[in-house]
Amino acid sequence: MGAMSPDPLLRALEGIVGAVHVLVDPALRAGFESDWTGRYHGRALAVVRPSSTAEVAAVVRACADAQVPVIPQGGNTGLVGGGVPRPGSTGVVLSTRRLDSVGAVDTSSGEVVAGAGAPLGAVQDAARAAGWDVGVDLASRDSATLGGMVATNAGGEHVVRYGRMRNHVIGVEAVLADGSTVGRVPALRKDATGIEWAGVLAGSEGTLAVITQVHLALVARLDAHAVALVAFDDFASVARIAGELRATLPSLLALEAFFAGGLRRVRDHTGLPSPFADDWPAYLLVELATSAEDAARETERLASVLDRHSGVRATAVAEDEAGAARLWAYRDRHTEAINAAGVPHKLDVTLPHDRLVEFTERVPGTVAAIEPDAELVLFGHVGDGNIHVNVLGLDPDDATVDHAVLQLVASMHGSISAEHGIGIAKRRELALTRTDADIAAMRAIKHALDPEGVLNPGVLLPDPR
Ligand code: FAD
Ligand code: LAC
Ligand code: ZN
Repeated sequence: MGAMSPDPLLRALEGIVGAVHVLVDPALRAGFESDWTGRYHGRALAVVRPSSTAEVAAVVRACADAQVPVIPQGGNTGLVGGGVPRPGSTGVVLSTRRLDSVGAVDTSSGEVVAGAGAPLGAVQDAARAAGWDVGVDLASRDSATLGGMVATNAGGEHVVRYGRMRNHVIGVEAVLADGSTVGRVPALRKDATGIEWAGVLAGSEGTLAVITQVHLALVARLDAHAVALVAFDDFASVARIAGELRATLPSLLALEAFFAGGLRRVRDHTGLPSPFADDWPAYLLVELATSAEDAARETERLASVLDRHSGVRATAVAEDEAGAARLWAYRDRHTEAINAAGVPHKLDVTLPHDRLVEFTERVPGTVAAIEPDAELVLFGHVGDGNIHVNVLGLDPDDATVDHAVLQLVASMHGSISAEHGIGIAKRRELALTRTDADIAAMRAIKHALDPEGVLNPGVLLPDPR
């Protein structure tokens, strides 16, 4: 869309949210214009911070009237460039961070309604204080928002137990590109009255609507947690034992893998001591969560699987909450440690479980064939077949390695994004793992809901051929 002169639009936006919430000063805009990795950045006409659904609707309507794109942004922890302005185009960043109310937890039904800009951590705190918990957890919990998590259908560290964000959404309220508000919040657990907005918007990455409220189903809070870090000779053993643990342990909450290179990066960045006396090639972090009565039986089961396994080289078991946090830090701090080493190329892929090991063996060759000096750091949610492929030492604007890795994934019947989404980073590769019919149908939905292309143009869908 061709933007008109910005001034009347800025005045209109100031009239809606107040001048103090229309950020035009470059220093104030800067944190909203660059993504978490530093790889994606652009310039916004303004950053607008509405505080209610009515204000979101009015902002979207004003931008649509002025033919200026709207870029929805929550916590700006996305890793595919979908929530920041793109180079060479103008748009208004609509920040949802002021939509951060967290309603009272309904303790009998285990539900909570929160603003789309509420950070996950705040919702977790509220849920836990009421005897419940959120079924999704991410290392970005202090900043990532519920709206962003629905828009990306976030995964995270508890998918192996509870599934992805979509599974936990009872209902959403959202503003469409014409400024109309759809959805119902609070919603009902069962409501078969046609298409569900939560389903339509999960994974839509800000291209179909701005989510304003989320009604979340909580899970029971489990007070008995056990965390173990296990070292192995190779990733094949990690993958094998991960499958066995899934089949054996009903209390399994997390199954996360990392490798020697990633651990070294984390230790260099954080100063943490080595978890074991020796270094090992591959690591598995296991967390169990259950009720106090079942805890002993479950930890015995874990111990007996580990004892039976010839590949186990060392095991560290957390003795208390602080010990658990120490073991988790080796895994959770991978993303920040990688960022600290340079601007990474981040790929986030899923493989069928039986191709996971083969992928980790082939991907180093794929990267080295293009850039022999690049550093490859793999880690991820092994219980979901999800590997995060991070490559350091590449030109941020050259996607040759990214493309080759995603082609390898496609050739192995995987997906080019497990949980981070497509954003602007992977839209040219979308056709590698979605069919022409899929993309045509997604394009038709986009056109029906946003015919003028107001919401997040350039994200998710490839340019028409
Ligand atoms: P943003 O980054 O602000 O936006 C992401 C996308 O959603 C953009 O396309 C944006 O336009 C859109 N969007 C945001 N809010 C709305 C809204 N209200 N309505 C419509 N569209 C909206 N992701 C995982 O899935 N699993 C992980 O384990 C995980 N771990 C992470 C760890 C770290 C340290 C970091 C930095 C990131 C991690 N992420 C992970 C990625 C990220 O946190 C998730 O994608 C999260 O869902 C993004 O939420 P956000 O509020 O920051 O969204
Ligand atoms: C994680 C992010 C990168 O799993 O998805 O830490
Ligand atoms: Zn992840």
